Amino acid sequence: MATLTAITRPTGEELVDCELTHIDRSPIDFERARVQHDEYLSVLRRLGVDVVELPRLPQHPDAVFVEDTALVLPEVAVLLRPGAESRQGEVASVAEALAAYRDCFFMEAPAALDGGDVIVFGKQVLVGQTTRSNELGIQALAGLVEPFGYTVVGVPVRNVLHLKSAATVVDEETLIVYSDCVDLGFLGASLLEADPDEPQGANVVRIGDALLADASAPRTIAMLEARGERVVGVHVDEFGKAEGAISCQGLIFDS
Ligand code: CIR
Repeated sequence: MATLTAITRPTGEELVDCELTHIDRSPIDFERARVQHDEYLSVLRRLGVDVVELPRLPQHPDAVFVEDTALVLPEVAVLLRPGAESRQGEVASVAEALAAYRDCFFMEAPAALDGGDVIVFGKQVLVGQTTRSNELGIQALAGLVEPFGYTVVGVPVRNVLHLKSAATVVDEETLIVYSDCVDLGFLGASLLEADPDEPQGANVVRIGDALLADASAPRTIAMLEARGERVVGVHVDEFGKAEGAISCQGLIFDS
């Protein structure tokens, strides 16, 4: 059976200096963030995921959000160029780690694209058009992944940092969305709605037969459970103050 690997990175006091785009700065308890990150790693390990922890990068406040640095497909890894300058130095060490698993390609300036803007849904790669991901980034990604049979589509996103802040994959036919921020009707896929009062509920992570969901989204979790999902609630509210969610904390792929 294929093993899932998660590339992750610890955080520390640097998190309080994180980038913020759509929300105001509020005090971040980095010790509590560390506890929540460790809880997330424990959940992954309990579900059989092989967890790789990269060294902490104290000079990069947002380095815990490794999802933004790369796109890992079954065929290839694309090392991205994050749209925030403060984050571009996070990529090199992720590239070193990914080289053990995939052929790696690199996105070059002036293209910019954050992994949090990328949803892979079958052979469709949806890319959020946000403050972090520009048209050159979308074109560059298309050039790198279309040879492997993928189609890359830009998707307008409103009022949130990333596409994946507002939509993620539940299964091969289904996504969960927070429709105030993104319209995915054009996909013709089955779309579940996060509860209107729980935008954070739209960020889930599939690990085998389990679905990680934000523990602070009980109504969305109840909706997912009612449709037969085995949901594991994960606490990430300390990261929410940094505009992060569950998926941001790991690059998870078949290895
Ligand atoms: C940032 O602004 O880059 C970080 N404070 C949050 C990144 C969250 N990443 C993600 O949603 N994939």
